Order: sequence, then structure tokens, then C-alpha cells
Amino acid sequence: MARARSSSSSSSGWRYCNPSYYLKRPKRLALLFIAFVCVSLVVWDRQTLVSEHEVEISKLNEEAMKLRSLVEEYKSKHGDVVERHEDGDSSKKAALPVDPIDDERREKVKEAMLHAWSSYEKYAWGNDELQPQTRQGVNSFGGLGATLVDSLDTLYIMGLKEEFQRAREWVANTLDFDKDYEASVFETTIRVVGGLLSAYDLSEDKVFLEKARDIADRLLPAWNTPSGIPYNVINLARGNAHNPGWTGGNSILADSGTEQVEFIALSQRTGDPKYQQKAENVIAALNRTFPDDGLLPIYINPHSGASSYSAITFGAMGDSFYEYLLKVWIQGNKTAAVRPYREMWERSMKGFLTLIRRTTPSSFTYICEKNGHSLTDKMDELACFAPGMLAMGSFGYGPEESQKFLSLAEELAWTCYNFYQSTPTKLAGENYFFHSGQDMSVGTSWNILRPETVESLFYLWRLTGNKTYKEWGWNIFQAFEKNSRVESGYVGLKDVNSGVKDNMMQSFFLAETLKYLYLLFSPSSVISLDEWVFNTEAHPIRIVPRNDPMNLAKLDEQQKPTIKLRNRKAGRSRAGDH
Ligand code: DMJ
Repeated sequence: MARARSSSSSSSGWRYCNPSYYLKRPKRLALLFIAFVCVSLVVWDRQTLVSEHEVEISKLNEEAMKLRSLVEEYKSKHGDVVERHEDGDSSKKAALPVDPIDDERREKVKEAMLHAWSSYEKYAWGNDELQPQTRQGVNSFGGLGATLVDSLDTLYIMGLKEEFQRAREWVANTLDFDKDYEASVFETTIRVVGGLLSAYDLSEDKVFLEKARDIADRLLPAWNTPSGIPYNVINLARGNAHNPGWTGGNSILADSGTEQVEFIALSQRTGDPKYQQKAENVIAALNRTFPDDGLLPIYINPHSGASSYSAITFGAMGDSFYEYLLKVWIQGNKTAAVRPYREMWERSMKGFLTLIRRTTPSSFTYICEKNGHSLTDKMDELACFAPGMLAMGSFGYGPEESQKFLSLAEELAWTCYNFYQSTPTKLAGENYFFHSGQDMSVGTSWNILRPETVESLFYLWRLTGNKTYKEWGWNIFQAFEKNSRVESGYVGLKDVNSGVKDNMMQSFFLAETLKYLYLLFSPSSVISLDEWVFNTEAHPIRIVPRNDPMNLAKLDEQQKPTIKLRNRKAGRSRAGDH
């Protein structure tokens, strides 16, 4: 019975689907038709509304972009100067008048950039670097357009719109990473990933983000090691990674610990946590056996994650590892999630103090290198990034420590400035030795247009407001103009004593040296340190809220946390919240 009832009720349901049912009942047919028309009208109305909103939103976005670039242009011309207060509290800001000398100097630096860029455009377009004396391009980074990508944000910040647009078209249409080339993971990250991300943050043009993701995906297999410490070289087309032969199979400290800012930013902007995880695993691995003085030798075994016997230095191969401990803390809004980075950095600063010595007779402060238990009285110009780092980091300490580190930063900047002033060309050599009673003497005597000293002068000016740093920067700029400017760009010197020129315009001259000099003479609101953090190649990355509850001490390959990433627009509105 039950079966018969259910089959009769289901057949009665099906009759509503049969057209003949309605043909026999015209009223119902009319009702059905009216219902259909009504539903169609509602759906059509919603769809039109949505597409009208989409058009409206994209128009508003365009308007917002135009307004933003007008504001930036206005700021850089008219000031709106703001300075960080002594205690580092960005909420206490004081307006300063615009200085006409600054304006003039900034224009001179912009003109230098235009000279460097137009020479590159003319003779080396799309190549990695320009050799100005022979007027030809050279592919020192595998043909990734290193100078072009490194220059994007400098062009944007200086308001060189047409130049930026031409470079953007090259990135969109010609830049190709599918190269059978053994690339340095470090150089490619800081120049190419960093350059593209910065161009994206400034312009909001998605093409830069897509390219940044493409190259980062090619670099990522380098982190597939037992310890998570990356191999430092990878073939961009094939993905096989290894370490350079001259390190005895070891990974280099700076090369392995200077991808965090870029890869965290990439995860934040793409919503894909894998980049951040790979880069942060490195710090987690190093943190497990981090020494009390926070100083790590420059070689690390990528299999065990342990340090190999080698030098400790804030110069070549060590430098930016320490820089990024601090910068990830800043990038992470100095919140609890990034506290372990600050703790590691503060530990390293304890060790840093043990490397400090002073010369006689003039009492120049310098940073020694360390081999085993003994200190070597040698300092690379590369280590001149440290005054800027100390000045930035000093604001995270209590008043007494803060003053101590800021004073040390100022002393070291004076030494670095004297690396320049002590030579006949007024340009610094690559490294210096210190001898009792004789202050400093240049060791390796070339100058390859490096930025570290002007980088520190930029930070010290921004953070102390002391105009002396601008004067020092201006003197260094004039020495570059006098010795390094040639008809087709800028070159380094083979010897800062004789002034003999080399034949290379390093991409970091356009990415860093000229950018920091330009910003040194710009109002502090242009790329405010409250809103941006510079990667080690001077590419400003916008600070957005970091929401992942990542515990660095626990993080490793086996324990991957679920990272909740906010969408970028939501993040934007709170950028700068501390
Ligand atoms: C740049 O590529 C970066 O600043 C890096 O951290 C160190 N070396 C050069 C500039 O000297």
C-alpha cells in the first residue's frame, strides 16, 4: 500500500513538468510566464547593478591612483615635512619649512639619475648592466634586466613618469625568467623580487606582482634542503640548486638570511603563505642554536643547519642577515608575532658591541671582524650600513640604551664619512685597516659606487633631524659627479687614490645610491619610514598589518602554522598602525 501511495504522489509531482498540463490550464500558464518574466527582470537588474558597480569601482581606483601620485608630487615639491620625534613616536610630528638648497640638490640628484638612466636606455636597454666606457650592455645576472628592474622605483619616486612607463612596458612584454642560468638566489631576490614588489607597491600595477611571483617560484626550490637553509645558487629554468664551489659546500649567512622581507611581502600580497614559510624557516632554524652574543659565522652547513668555522663580520657575507632581523620586526609592525626577530637582533647587538674599537690618535669608532676568538682591525665599506641600522633599531630600546646605540650610530657614520674624506678623490675604498697611532688606511682601493654610507646618512638625517648628514651626503655626491661621471653614465674607480676609472655602472647605483641621496634632500613624508621599509637593495616595501600568529621558535617544516592573510586592501587602511 505504502509503495502504491508513494508512486502515485511522485507521478502527480511529475505532471507539473508536462507541457500538456499547462496547455489545458491557460491561467496557470499565464501565471508561470509572469513569474518567469519577473525572475528574469530581477536577475538582469542585479547583474547590471554589479557590472555598473565594477565600472564605478575601477574608475574610483583610477581616480585614487591619480590623486595619490598628485599628493606624492605635491609632497616632494612643497614639503609637508614631518620628522620622527626623539622617542620614535610617529604621532608627534612637527612641520618644517622647505629648504631651497634641498630643492636644488634634489634636482641635481634627479638629473644624475636621468643621465645614468638615459645612458642605460641608449646603450644597454634590457641588459643587466651598462659598461659606460665601451657603451655596451653586459648580462651579469643572467639577462634579467637587473638595472631596469632595480631602477623602477627610483624612477617612480623621482616622478620620471615616461621613463617608468617605458620600463614597465619592457617588464610586461619582454622580461622572461625562463633562463638556463645559474642565478644567485640572494642577488635575484634583493634586486629583482624586491624591485618588482616595490614597483607594485608604488604603482599598484599588477604586472609587477605577477612577475615577482614568477621569479620567486623559480627560486623556491633552493630552500628544499634538510635544514631549510637555502642553497645559494639555482638554475632558473631547471630548478636545480647548489652552493658555489668556493664555499666548500656551505651556504653563506647573508645570502641565506636576506630574503625574508621580500618573501613575507610576496605572501602578504598574493595570499600564498609558501614564500613566507620558506624564508621564515631559515630564521627559525638559526634561532634554535643562536649563540648568546648573536654573532654567526658567515658559513652554514645547509644539511645540518650548523655554522662552519669561518669569520664573523658585519661586512661582506654577514651584513644583511643582521639588517633583516631588524627590518622584519619593522615590517611586522613591531608586534608580538615578530618579537623573536627583535630579540635575535638585540642579542646580535650585544655581540656587535664586543666588535667595536677606536683608533688612535683621532678616536674613530670602527667595527672589527672576528676570527675564532681574535678580532681583526679591518672594516668593509659594506659595513657602513650599520649606522643606519643602529639608528633605526635604537628606537626600540628604553631611553638609556636608545641613546647609547644612537650615539654609536653617529660615531660610526663619522668614520664611514671619513672613509670618503681621507682619500684624494674623496671616494671611499672597499675596505679599511686600522693601525695604532695611524688611524685608518685604505686596503682594497676600488670604489664601485656603493651606497652604504649615504644609506646611513639618510636614516640618520630622518631620525635625528641633524642637517650635518645632508652636508656629508652632498659632499659624497659631488665626489661621484667629479670622479665617476662620464659621457655615457657613471663608472666606479679602480683606485680611489689615483682616480683611475673602471667600466661598470652597477645597478645598485641607480637603485640605492642615487635614491638615498634623492631622499636625503626630500621631505620626510616622501617614502615615510612609518609606512615603508627598505629592502637591502633600497626598494621600499609598504608596511601592511601582519596577522599570522606565527611563533618563530616553534616554526619548522613539520609544524607549519595556518597563516591567515588579510586581503591587501583591508590591510592598507590600517598600514602604519603600531
Ligand atoms: C647591494 O646589492 C646591497 O646593498 C647588498 O646588501 C650589499 N651590496 C650591494 C651594494 O653595495
